[in-house]
Amino acid sequence: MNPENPERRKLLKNAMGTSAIAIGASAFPSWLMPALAQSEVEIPFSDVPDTFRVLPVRPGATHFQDTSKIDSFYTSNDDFYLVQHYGQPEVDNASYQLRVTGLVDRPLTFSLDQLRARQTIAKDVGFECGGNGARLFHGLVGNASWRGVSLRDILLEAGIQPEGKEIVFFGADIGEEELRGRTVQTAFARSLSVEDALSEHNMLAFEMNGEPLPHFHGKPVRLLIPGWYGVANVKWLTQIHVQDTRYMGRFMGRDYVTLKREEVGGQERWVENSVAKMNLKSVVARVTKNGADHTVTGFVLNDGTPIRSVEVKIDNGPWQQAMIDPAASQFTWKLFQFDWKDATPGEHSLVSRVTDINGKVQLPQDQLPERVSYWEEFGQFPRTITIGA
Ligand SMILES: Nc1nc2c(c(=O)[nH]1)N[C@H]1C(S)=C(S)[C@@H](COP(=O)(O)O)O[C@H]1N2
Ligand SMILES: [Mo]
Repeated sequence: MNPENPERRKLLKNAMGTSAIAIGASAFPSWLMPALAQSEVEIPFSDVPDTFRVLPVRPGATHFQDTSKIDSFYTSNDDFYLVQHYGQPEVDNASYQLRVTGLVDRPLTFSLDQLRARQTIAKDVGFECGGNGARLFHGLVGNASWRGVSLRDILLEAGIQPEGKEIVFFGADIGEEELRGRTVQTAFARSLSVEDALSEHNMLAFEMNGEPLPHFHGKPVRLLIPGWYGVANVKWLTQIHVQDTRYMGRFMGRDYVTLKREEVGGQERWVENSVAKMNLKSVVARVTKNGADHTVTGFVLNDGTPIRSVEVKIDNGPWQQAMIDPAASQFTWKLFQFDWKDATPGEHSLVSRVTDINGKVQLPQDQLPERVSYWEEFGQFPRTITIGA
């Protein structure tokens, strides 16, 4: 583990088993390390089909985590979800090269050792796949500590020429695509505007949770764009290319494109947008019971805008405040917990909603614009559970 703030984490860890610990002026309860207490048991949701299985990682396969088992702020490298569209290429560390090409004053090439010799930056960042959703109980998600070098520094060193408008990031993975009746070989790639690419938060990451970036997560170097959906975080990164036109590959222009009905300057239209920054979202992930007490745990994701509140509603009751894990920082997921008082035996519905400091509220699914594609599922996510007598 290589957390952003090891001292604070240690402090919280030491607090396990005690009911509260003072950090600064406020006191936090022990749920901040959400591992189950000794007498605490998980209550299964009744909305999970018997056929639902969470499998361990298999080479080449998509992996999602069992969100009802989330028990720490950092997702382990083995449990962090996996999505890849053109397989998982093995890139050799010794011969690895990252090239910066196109409309730059100084084209650059870096070996892995040269990247590692640079000044590093570290950041805790969580993200989800743009295709995450209810069918996987939002398991295409993870939160980790990352270390690498600043993308901005490298772009400034190369010197983006004034005509440069768009920056394309290519992976080493190549897939065959049927395009206009022809089979062509294309690399996985995503692009950013120059302005988005120059954000100080962006990283070329070569460490994940204190370990060298694992093969399936993009060894040896991946892009990390905090606040964006996972698709922006190009794995097995080998080339950064500056150009004066928009990049129109499959993962910008055809896949990871949301189609929804929206008002455009007073006119209702079907709008297509490339999946980009994460939407404001919260998910109820598990319910536990400890004696007569019930606890609801979940997580929040968004683009890094500060959060004002997370609330939980039981059945047709009022919205009630949940507590947010203070280990959260700007671009991490935010774990939350709610003490469910007086849970009565029988079936209940549970739902959460998050509000950011601009007053933006996570809406129920049916109050969001009509959406045809399954990308960007961020409406409220009601769950059902049966409390025993
Ligand atoms: N080179 C490459 N990078 C990629 C992908 C890919 O297929 N190839 N998939 C993207 C998508 S869609 C997601 S959601 C994230 C997943 O990152 P992870 O597998 O490390 O969780 O990687 C992104 N980066
Ligand atoms: Mo994705």
